[in-house]
Amino acid sequence: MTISNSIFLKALNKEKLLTPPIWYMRQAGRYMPEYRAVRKGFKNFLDMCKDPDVCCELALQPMNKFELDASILFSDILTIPDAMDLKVKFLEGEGPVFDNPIRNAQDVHDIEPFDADKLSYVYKAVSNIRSALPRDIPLIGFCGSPWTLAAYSIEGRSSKDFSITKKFIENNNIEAHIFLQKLTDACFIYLREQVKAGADVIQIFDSWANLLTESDYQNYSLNYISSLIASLKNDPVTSSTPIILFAREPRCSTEIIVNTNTDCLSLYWSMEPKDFTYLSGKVSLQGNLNPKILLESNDIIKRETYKILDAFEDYPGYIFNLGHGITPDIDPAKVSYLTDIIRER
Ligand code: 1CP
Repeated sequence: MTISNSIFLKALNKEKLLTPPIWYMRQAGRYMPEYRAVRKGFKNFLDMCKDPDVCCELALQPMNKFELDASILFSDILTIPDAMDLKVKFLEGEGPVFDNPIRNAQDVHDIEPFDADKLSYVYKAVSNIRSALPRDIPLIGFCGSPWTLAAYSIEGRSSKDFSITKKFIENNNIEAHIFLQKLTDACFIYLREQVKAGADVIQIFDSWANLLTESDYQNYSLNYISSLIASLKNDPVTSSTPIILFAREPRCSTEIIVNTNTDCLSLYWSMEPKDFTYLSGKVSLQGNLNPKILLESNDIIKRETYKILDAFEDYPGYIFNLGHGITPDIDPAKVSYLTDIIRER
């Protein structure tokens, strides 16, 4: 079997398939006892990400357990701000915290030029995972969108409304754009290195797309994603690597997202499948079961999953996924059940 047999790559090539390929956002993580056993050995989550052998083991855990059609690099989107010396740490129960966030215009000018070599531990993880996977299973490399990375870097932590970030971009507009451009350049080099190391597909996570109005979303996020995608499509190393864009509940028309030239759109769980089937032939679609449905009974899981499969039945290039990441409260047995009912339909 070679990679050309992959149903995931076929779907990304907009082919119509009888059974959709399956993978799950955040398929490796705290909901798995195997993950928690490894995690216990590290105080700081980022230290674990800096060990390529451990990353390989963690990426393979869901592959071995559920036999999924694609594997995703085990890492985090915040490796780039960490490499920019913003000093990212993950506190128990709090998520990421930056010791050195971007707080004023001068901080943006003071950022050291991005040194891609600082993230060589990520490229090593990619090559380890690629070597360990069966040849016909693609490996997804990833990065956060420039906007999402900027939001964490300015806020200094996660937040509901990212009010510090919103004030910063209003009061320091020029520096906001300089920072977004620096992040865009870093994402391009970072993804190119991941592809060189063996990533077959790229996913861009715009997890904080929902914070911005339509015109601000175009201005602060989509313009930079479009420029990142254009750089990838124009580079001989990455030009044939399919790109998936996940945008969480964007407050804009679908057209302006598709205009980024992404190959595949990953739908958030609140988005209605039927509203997207008109994109047939233009982009592949991925999604979008609400991960919280996995806390319900098997009957409800089946009903909700089949509703989505029905909506995308004739869609050329459909990939089954969740509409956001699996949360730690989900029972892995429900993930097995979900995978089985999609394949046996
Ligand atoms: O303590 C722990 O064990 C850490 C939990 C954890 C894990 C398992 C974090 C902290 N990150 C990850 C791995 C991770 N993150 C992966 C690889 C695992 C896989 O997918 O199989 C990926 C692709 C990510 C991507 C990521 N990190 C995103 C984008 C996807 C999304 O969920 O929207 C985001 C926003 C992050 C930031 C982040 N990292 C970790 C946490 C708790 C968060 C979210 C913080 C917040 O709520 O704002």
